[in-house]
Amino acid sequence: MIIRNAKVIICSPGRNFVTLKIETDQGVYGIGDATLNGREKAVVAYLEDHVVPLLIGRDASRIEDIWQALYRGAYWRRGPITMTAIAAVDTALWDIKAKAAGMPLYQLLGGASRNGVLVYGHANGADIAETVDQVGRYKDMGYRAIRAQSGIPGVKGAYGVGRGDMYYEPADAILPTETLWDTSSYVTFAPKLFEAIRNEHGDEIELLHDVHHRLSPIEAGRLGKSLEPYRLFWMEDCTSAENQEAFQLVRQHTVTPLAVGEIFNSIHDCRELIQNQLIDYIRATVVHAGGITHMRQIAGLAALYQVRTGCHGATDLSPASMGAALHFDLWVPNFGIQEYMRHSEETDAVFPHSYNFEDGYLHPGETPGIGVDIDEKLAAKYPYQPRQLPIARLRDGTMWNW
Ligand code: EZ4
Ligand code: CO
Repeated sequence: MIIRNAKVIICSPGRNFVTLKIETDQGVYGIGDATLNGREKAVVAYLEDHVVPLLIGRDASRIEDIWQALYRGAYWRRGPITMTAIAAVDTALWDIKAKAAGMPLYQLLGGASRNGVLVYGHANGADIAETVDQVGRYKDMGYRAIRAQSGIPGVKGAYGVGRGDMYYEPADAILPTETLWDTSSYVTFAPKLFEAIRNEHGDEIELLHDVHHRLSPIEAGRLGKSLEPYRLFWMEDCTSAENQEAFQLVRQHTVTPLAVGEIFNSIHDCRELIQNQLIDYIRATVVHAGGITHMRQIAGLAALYQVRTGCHGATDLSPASMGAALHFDLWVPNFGIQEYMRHSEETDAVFPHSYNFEDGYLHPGETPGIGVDIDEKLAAKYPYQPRQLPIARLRDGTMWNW
């Protein structure tokens, strides 16, 4: 099966998505997500200028060899742009292989390890009362695990609080929106939020929270400790993970489980945290960490240390990402949970898919391949819109981690 054509499709049905479509001489094609929020065009150029010319004429069935050719062959290894581009190729090739085999992708990976994929949704509100209500709304929709984020009194634009009803999207302007960050207000507020949620919704529901890289290690240790009474499923990105030794300090102070890795793109980004058992969930994901091929290696390493997967699944990861992730999740032995931020109706219409939500679980469906397609005619109606992620500053104007 020879690759005849590969094209990059950019569309913006509510938000920007970059999709790679690989076509073969036998009429089978595959798609892969290549979206890197706020930096989409860099991946488009990488694919169009440096990757597509290498693909034409290759045997589409040689997924591993093509992965190695793109990784080793570039000489310049790793990095979000490179690894997102490789992921798009890898996902599209797995889609092709599974379609050619007439199987849903999870069957090729080794079959289902579970009946469904536990997902968590995002409840957020302007204040504690609204967030408590939103958690109830997600419970009513059938979710068993819910991430809660709330506006903080006196802090403009706290992370994770949407303006719309359901579809929170942070990349909202051509130039970055400025938000405020105030650690003292936040660390006293967050335990009150979770106390209110547990009081209203009981002990059974799984609760998650994203700190979005904003605390120092000792502040993160303190927050984790103060959240212990509310039994979080995880506290995410509690401090930035560049200096990974820092997590030892967090671990010394709290038994709140830790999740890190949505911005990781390589097994080497994950290695120190996993091997030193400094985290409980690894959040690397198919689209930003080199595709199915590389995610299998990351999960294998994690399994040695009882670290489970918790793949990133925000709306900036297209339905093609979600489909691929769900096949991976249904198979992977050390699965933990999958993030699931619902896409808008426009996005869902551009990417027809077979995955479905029932009773708190997603299932990838039985369609051969990743079970997600792209309607190119409809996609063409939504041209690219330049958008960047916000930034955060402290009260005195110091640039901070968004
Ligand atoms: O802010 O994907 O856990 N989810 C997140 C996301 C990220 C966005 C950035 O593009 O932290 O919502
Ligand atoms: Co996050």
